[in-house]
Amino acid sequence: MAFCPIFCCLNVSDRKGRGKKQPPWRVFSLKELHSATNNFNYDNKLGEGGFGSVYWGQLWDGSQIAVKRLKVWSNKADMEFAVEVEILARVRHKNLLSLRGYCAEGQERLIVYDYMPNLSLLSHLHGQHSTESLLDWNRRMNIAIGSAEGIVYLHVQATPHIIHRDVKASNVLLDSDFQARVADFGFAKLIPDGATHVTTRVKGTLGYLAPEYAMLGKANESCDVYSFGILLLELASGKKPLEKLSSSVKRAINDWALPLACEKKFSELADPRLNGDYVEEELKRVILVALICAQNQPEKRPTMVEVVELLKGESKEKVLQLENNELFKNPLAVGNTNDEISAAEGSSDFISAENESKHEMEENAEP
Ligand SMILES: Nc1ncnc2c1ncn2[C@@H]1O[C@H](COP(=O)(O)OP(=O)(O)OP(=O)(O)O)[C@@H](O)[C@H]1O
Ligand SMILES: *[C@@H]1O[C@H](CO)[C@@H](O)[C@H](O)[C@H]1NC(C)=O
Ligand SMILES: *[C@@H]1O[C@H](CO)[C@@H](O)[C@H](O)[C@H]1NC(C)=O
Ligand SMILES: CC(=O)N[C@H]1CO[C@H](CO)[C@@H](O)[C@@H]1O
Ligand SMILES: [Mg+2]
Repeated sequence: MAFCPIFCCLNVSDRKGRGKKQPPWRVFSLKELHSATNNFNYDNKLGEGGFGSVYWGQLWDGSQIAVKRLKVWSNKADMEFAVEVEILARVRHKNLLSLRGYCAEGQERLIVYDYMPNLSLLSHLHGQHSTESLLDWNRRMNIAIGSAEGIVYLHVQATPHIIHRDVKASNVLLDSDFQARVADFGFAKLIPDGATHVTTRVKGTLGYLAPEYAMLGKANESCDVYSFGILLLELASGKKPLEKLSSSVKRAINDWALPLACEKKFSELADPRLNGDYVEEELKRVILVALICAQNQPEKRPTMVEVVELLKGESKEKVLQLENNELFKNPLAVGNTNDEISAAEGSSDFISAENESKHEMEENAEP
């Protein structure tokens, strides 16, 4: 089989895997995945993202899986797929949704995960579970810290280091205990350059994109920090990253939250579904951390290690420094910029990424 040599090298260097009887991941046959998902039956479909459809399935041993079936593939990238997926599959952390394996047969490329019974953060904040209000403040705090720890692992502990590139509410899945599992890390890299895909992705995740990433398409750790800041604001407020104010005007969540935070109106930022039931100090901390993450200048954002420390609030001194950050000092400067993005010319649902980028560039250029 074509992937054999890669396997062998990786297994030799995988020291953690040594001594264990069962490898943490394996290669699946297409046949097995067909039977697990009832031939990729429409009824098994969990959803669809930028890379293809995701199906629920059950293996012969009864375990539940989610299978992502990639829709675009180029022959050229064949080997890269296997190498990349094998690297990602070796990543293990309590807050990461690891790969269980993959399948690469003919033109088919599939990735197999554990099924997460409580679905995504997105489904609880804005989707099918949103009316059930299952996310009390304690759960939200755990999800915030847990997902941050998952990203820290990717940024500093994984070898090689991994930049997620697509941190957002649909990529934070929840296990049976509502613990956060960050999914789809490092995945954007797998898609060949120039695929129509890239456009879809940029549009689809617009509200989370760091301005420098939207403009140049180059991601580093600071881009994940920005996206994580947006995610935190979403988690605390229950609002979407981009809120439609009218048919032509959309407002970014950080532009809405910053002036309120400067005026210390934290209770106005809390998700109404919490019914005032939250720890004030924690809410304030989450909002402040979120906003220093989701600021335009990448070099001013904290690292994810600092984010975890701040969210946990263990160092009173650092929390105080956070409160005194220059970002929260000058509400006037904030109000000056156009905090409402106009999409007036087009009637399309999304602001074009290029136009958005230009807009943000202008904002940056202002003193
Ligand atoms: N292991 C899983 N268990 C349960 N639901 C899952 C699992 N993996 C994905 N999903 C859900 O399936 C849907 C489609 O996921 P997919 O990752 O393809 O798209 P996405 O997260 O919306 O966007 P992106 O392609 O950028 O990741 C999402 O709602 C996601 O939360
Ligand atoms: C990421 O790149 C930006 C420039 O686009 C830079 O300012 C920032 O410091 C970089 N972040 C890290 C963690 O290297
Ligand atoms: C940017 O917006 C203008 C209108 O302001 C529109 O005509 C143009 O097509 C947009 N560009 C893209 C790439 O969508
Ligand atoms: C809302 C929801 O789907 N809750 C589920 C979370 O996961 C546990 C364990 O599978 C289920 O029992 C809950 O119903
Ligand atoms: Mg996803």
